[in-house]
Amino acid sequence: LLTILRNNKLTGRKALAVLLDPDKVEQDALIALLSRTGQYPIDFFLVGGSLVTDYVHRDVIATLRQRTTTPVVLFPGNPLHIEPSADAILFLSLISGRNSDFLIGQHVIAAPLLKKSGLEILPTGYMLVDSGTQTTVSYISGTIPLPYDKPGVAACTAMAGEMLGLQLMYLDAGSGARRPVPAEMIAAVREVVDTPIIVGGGINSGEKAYNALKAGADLIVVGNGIEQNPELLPELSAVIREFNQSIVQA
Ligand code: 1GP
Repeated sequence: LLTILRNNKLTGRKALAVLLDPDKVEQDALIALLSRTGQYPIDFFLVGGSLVTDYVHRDVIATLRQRTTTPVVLFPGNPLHIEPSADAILFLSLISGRNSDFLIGQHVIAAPLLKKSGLEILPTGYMLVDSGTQTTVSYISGTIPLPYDKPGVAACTAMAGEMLGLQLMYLDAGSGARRPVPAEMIAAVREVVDTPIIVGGGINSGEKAYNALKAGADLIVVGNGIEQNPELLPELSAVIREFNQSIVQA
């Protein structure tokens, strides 16, 4: 998957990931969503969240496996969320924070299990961005997000992450964020790193998706937006198509 993401970045191809929060997934809604992916393609499914209260990862992934060939990527909050039936895992180092547990501690616990899991490991610099309210992930990780209006700080953080060898950068305003990651910040990060950039949190309209992609995101992640309004999928699909058509024509 890393190769796909890198190629997309090189060619300018934009992609959509839908985040499924295992706690909130409703089987009927998921099946309805999957029935539309032929018409409105989804490039990746992310499965996870910072707090998961039941043993549901495997069931959600099983449903995906039955009905789609779209790659499934774990988006874990901690090593309890490792599920080998997925394809890959975002191995997140929370580089916007200063909590060593989320920079390296949890990774040490996870490493031997991941080694055996067969999952593709996607080393990711994870940057939380202040969205105006405290998000679950900020609370659980005990970290302060990057200031909303300091694109330069985000750029330096991403640069350092890339120098440390991280292969992807994920700018996240947090689940259900009131305001998404600002375009200026995405553009500032885009300017200084060569890694693919993932952007998520609070993308609940075609316009917000467009702004993130235009600013330099390679992959956008949408969770709550589609959950609350399934009609957002066709809208997002049209935005992505618009970007990708212009590449083909170029
Ligand atoms: C959160 O980036 C994801 O970690 C997606 O957020 O649910 O707000 O789309 P939303």
